[in-house]
Amino acid sequence: MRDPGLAKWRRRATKEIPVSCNKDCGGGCALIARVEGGRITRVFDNPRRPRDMRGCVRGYRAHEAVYGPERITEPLIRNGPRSSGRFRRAGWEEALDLVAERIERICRTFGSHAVLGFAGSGSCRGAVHNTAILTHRFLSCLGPDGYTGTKGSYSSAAQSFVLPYLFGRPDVGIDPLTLLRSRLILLWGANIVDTRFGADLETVVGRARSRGVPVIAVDPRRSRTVERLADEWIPIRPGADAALMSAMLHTMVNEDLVDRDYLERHTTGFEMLESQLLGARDTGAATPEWAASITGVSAESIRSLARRYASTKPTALITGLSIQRTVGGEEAVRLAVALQAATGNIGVPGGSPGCNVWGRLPGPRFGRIPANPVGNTAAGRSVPVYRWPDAILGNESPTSPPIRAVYAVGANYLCTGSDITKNRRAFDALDFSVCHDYFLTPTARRCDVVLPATTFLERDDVVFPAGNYLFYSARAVDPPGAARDDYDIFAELAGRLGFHDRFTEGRSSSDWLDFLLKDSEVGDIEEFIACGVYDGGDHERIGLSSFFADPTGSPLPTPSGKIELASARYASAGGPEAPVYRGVLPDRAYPLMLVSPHARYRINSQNATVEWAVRREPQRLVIHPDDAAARRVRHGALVVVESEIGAVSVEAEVTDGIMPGVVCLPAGMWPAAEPDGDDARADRSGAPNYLTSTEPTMPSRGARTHTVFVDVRPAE
Ligand SMILES: Nc1nc2c(c(=O)[nH]1)N[C@H]1C(S)=C(S)[C@@H](COP(=O)(O)OP(=O)(O)OC[C@H]3O[C@@H](n4cnc5c(=O)[nH]c(N)nc54)[C@H](O)[C@@H]3O)O[C@H]1N2
Ligand SMILES: Nc1nc2c(c(=O)[nH]1)N[C@H]1C(S)=C(S)[C@@H](COP(=O)(O)OP(=O)(O)OC[C@H]3O[C@@H](n4cnc5c(=O)[nH]c(N)nc54)[C@H](O)[C@@H]3O)O[C@H]1N2
Ligand SMILES: [Mo]
Repeated sequence: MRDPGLAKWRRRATKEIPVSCNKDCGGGCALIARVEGGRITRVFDNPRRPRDMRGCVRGYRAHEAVYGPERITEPLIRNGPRSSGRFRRAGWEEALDLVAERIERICRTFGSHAVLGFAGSGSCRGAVHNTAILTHRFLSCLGPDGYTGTKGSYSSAAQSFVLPYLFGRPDVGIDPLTLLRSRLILLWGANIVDTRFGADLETVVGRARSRGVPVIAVDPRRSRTVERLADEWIPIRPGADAALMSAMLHTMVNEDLVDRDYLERHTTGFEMLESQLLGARDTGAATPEWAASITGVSAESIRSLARRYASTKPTALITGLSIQRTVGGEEAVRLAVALQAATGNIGVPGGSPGCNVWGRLPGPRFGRIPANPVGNTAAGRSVPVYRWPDAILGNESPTSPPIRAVYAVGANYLCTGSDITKNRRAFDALDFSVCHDYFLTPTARRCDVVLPATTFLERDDVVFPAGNYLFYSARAVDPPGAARDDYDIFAELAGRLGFHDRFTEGRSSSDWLDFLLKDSEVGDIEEFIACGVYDGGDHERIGLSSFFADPTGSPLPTPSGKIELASARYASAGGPEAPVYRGVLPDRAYPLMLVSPHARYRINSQNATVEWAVRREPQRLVIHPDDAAARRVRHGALVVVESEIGAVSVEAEVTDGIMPGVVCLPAGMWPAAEPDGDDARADRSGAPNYLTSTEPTMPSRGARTHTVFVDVRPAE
């Protein structure tokens, strides 16, 4: 793979270093950091990246956050009440001694299950500097019983719960390039222009569209995806997707548009679903008229969509994760798969499995630092992540041992977790809390000790993007002040707690990276490190290919060996045997539905205070002119948004870019911090999680941040 341009580029590149964002923002991009005088002056696309992959402004501006004036560069120890945000600077020795002493005492008194670990999505694409893996690795050494971890993710708990029942296997994705064979693309609750789901998906869908492939977007908002990629926008009420999908299937059954041969060969359970759709079971018939009243999409539009969808092949139905962060979101995932199965679109080039495909195909063979150290058999416990404050407050499972401490790395759950007021109460009930972060986030602010961590630009790693590539991300600059790698912080603490050798297995973080590189399929390691890109070869892969090549010879690991559109096992786990709409509609007290989608310029809660991002995306309540007029809400005026859980004040943006009956506050906004106390009434941040509840969708116990009922009024 050597080319004559490379040597020249490398010479010029003495200060141009391959890096890759190790963030949870849907990309995983091949970038270059230009370093001048020991500082990064620019971040731009790696010229060796795959043709369709593009970085985004969040990566191109990553160094600005790194050099932000508010970056924490020394350990901090709290010296005021929990809510005060008052800290003093400390040296590493003092801070680490304090953390070790407090953790040790809590484990001795209450058992190591009393420590709850938050390993959020801070850095989640790295082989070594992976906040979730490192935190688990460290905390699982705390005692023979391990610690209390979290299970399910904020992102995709409902989908992750149902996929094993449907497919039995995780590798159900598709490579975006296969979409060039599609004849119709449906982006369903998938705002891929902002949330990406891989650095090339937007580009490839754009290419397909420029070749004349129609793109339809189903979303309550006229998102950037609707504006930039779609030929048609179908506005839908949040959480109503399962109703629209059911009615499309109802139309397809009635009009004989279902691919019976395909269903017979590859699936089970369609008959049960069909009889349910037709009203033979106790749920009533899923007619377009029924669905119209739930979804806000007219019966005629539903019929027309169903006909177009079923008569165009191949069709890619690409769902976002939004549709499953709703009450009954599990069923939306199952019905999206049922739609693609009923049209014979799973397993064919240009089709898709229906569920969200982000990262659902394996990348090149490359290991990660093991989450469990050799010989570690700690059992550990876990609580559903969506319910962590309830677990601390003793409401999740009354028989669980008490939680007395939180250890948070790469997690800002006092902002990103639902029900901020409850979260604060939970934190205040703890004996001890510690985090590693870059900024004094709402979570850090309430911790007893805050330890300054390094960013991806300050450490070496291999980053896994969504496709069949690996990216090398080199240390471009030295960490500022006393900031340290999470790995080194844990290793130091492990030393104080008596398990240094178990945690490190005798390796530094760079030893681990060397070890993983040598053990991988990457042949020319030097070349990989120099250019930053390793190409795994095949970029037109379709998941479950062995099954589709030979459904009987290579069955799926489900009880029937096929895709199970209805599942008795899922029923025994507490869900309906065949998928059915079980969303909820607003009542008179809170007649509007709130969505809190992911912001374009933030990565979850990251960048929320970084100036360039704030300027581009000020937090506002997006509301339709009809809803605004009915409430005397004026564009630009301050409003109060209220739910059963809480209230928040924020400026209104009146626009027809959202459907009537739905309002929007983008996710990730930090709640404001009041000196010496958090008064939610005085909070004008517009942080949506003041309004969301920790009551999960069942049976997955996943997030339901897109099923929230509110009302809006002008602020007094
Ligand atoms: N820029 C950016 N990209 C990101 C992230 C980020 O914070 N910023 N976060 C990353 C992470 S961690 C994740 S999990 C993913 C999240 O990916 P998603 O969960 O798919 O993202 P959302 O922004 O919540 O929703 C996507 C779109 O669905 C719409 N929507 C909301 N509710 C519904 C509904 O009930 N039905 C339908 N049909 N549409 C609905 C929203 O208006 C939005 O336009 O994104 C990743 N990418
Ligand atoms: N209302 C509402 N709430 C939501 C969502 C929604 O759609 N609506 N989406 C949910 C989803 S899908 C997700 S994934 C969660 C995400 O929530 P979180 O897991 O909290 O994710 P982030 O905000 O990306 O990162 C958390 C912190 O990690 C820090 N960090 C980043 N990299 C590193 C590192 O390498 N080391 C250390 N020590 N720290 C690091 C960042 O500075 C940041 O403060 O939010 C959820 N919350
Ligand atoms: Mo997520």
